[in-house]
Amino acid sequence: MIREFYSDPLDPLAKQFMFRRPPTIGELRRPPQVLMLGNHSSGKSTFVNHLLGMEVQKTGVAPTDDNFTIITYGPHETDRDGPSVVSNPDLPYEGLRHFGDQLVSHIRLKLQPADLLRTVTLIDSPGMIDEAKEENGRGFDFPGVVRWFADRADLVMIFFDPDKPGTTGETLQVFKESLNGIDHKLLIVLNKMDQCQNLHDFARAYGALCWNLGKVIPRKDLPMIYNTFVPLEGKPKSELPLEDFDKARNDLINELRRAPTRRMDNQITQMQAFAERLRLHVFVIDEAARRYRRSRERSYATLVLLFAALGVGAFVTGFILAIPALAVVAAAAAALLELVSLPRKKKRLINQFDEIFEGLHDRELLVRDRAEDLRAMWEEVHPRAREVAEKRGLQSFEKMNWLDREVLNELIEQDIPRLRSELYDALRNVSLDVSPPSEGQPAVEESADLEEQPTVPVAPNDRGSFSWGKRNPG
Ligand SMILES: Nc1nc2c(ncn2[C@@H]2O[C@H](COP(=O)(O)OP(=O)(O)O)[C@@H](O)[C@H]2O)c(=O)[nH]1
Ligand SMILES: [Mg+2]
Repeated sequence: MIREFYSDPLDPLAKQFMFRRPPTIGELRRPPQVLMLGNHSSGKSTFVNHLLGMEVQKTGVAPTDDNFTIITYGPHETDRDGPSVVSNPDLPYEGLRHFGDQLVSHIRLKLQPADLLRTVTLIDSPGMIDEAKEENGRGFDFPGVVRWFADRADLVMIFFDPDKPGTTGETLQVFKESLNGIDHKLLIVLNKMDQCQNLHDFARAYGALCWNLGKVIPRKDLPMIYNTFVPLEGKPKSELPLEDFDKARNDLINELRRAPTRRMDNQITQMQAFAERLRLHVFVIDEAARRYRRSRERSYATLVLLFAALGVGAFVTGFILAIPALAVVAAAAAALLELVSLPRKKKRLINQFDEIFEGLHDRELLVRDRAEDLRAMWEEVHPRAREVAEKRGLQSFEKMNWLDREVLNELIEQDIPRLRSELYDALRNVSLDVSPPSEGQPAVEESADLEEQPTVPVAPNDRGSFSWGKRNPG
């Protein structure tokens, strides 16, 4: 369904008005993804191994692993290196190539026959470094890469541990540059809680984390924090009662299992964002192009009328010889119009994009909440609209037809809300066996070299409850 909306009307309109390209089929078909971030040694890899019930990732106190490891389903255990991952058009990771060879050499793909991976792909990341001196030592744009993965993830788990509950250095940078605007996908985990020997340790770690988060998350209320740990043999026992931490771990795992459902929701949100921005871009350019065409027609009409009148006058008064001269002057006037006056008009219209935007949305801009959203969206779209209009020229945009306009409006105002409510209804009615997302999920097969696999039924969570908006750990 979502793919159909992209192929008509969104993609053709985006092409016609040179808007950014919609997500590729590969991106639309990508499996649900969960990104694990955090300081090094905060227990990301241990958590991944715990989830999968096998030792897939190396763990250890020293920074053992500085790779982005994509762990996905395959019938046999196999590893692939970065270059083969980013050059495979069947995998949704080609976009990573532009971060450069340094990054590519830090990408791994691991295929594992773990059941959980049939529905969710996990991405383990290199630990974030807090010491300032190491900040620039990676050789690639770390926050940029995190942003790339986070944008495409359905859930982002960020791990802290009692030793380093701080958000300084790279963590701070990542919060500011990579995770802004995606808090709806973000789960904050204070891990390794079994290291806290007593209540005092716990309070210190929790307090320090909140204090530091307050500096980087611009909201008034405290986000939910999952206080948990992974039970490991040979670790000293904490005096704290651990049941609450166990419960938080289960809640966290349930959230993760719900990633496929979140993906459907995220894809609807993504399409809505695309369609709304496209509409602003298209309507403003179309209106400017309409004004331009009208002004051009008027100028020509005036010119024709003027010279026709002069010609008739010359004919009637017997100055027939003046007629060729008049024709030359008319041609010169037309050239002047094309070369000077109309380009000026074009420039003026492009400078008036803000005004055109205001004019087109005058009613909506009176509603306060809506106005802020709309203006923010326009700020985002404006530079591109301007660039396109300047480079291609307003005259080259064909008039948008009435039907396209209707279809786009209908998509935003009716189809997308309907899709969303259908998703919620389906989730509410379904007990445990939810049918798979219609977009299909590519899993990777070793022998068939990354062919698509049939989708697997996905239970949104173990208990069949679907309130992913409300997180409720211990
Ligand atoms: N006590 C305790 N140790 C943990 C826990 N999780 C991980 N560790 C240990 O912390 C170290 C770093 O873990 P690792 O998973 O490699 O961290 P990563 O760098 O975030 O991937 C390892 O020695 C783990 O055994 C936990 O929940 N409790
Ligand atoms: Mg690790």
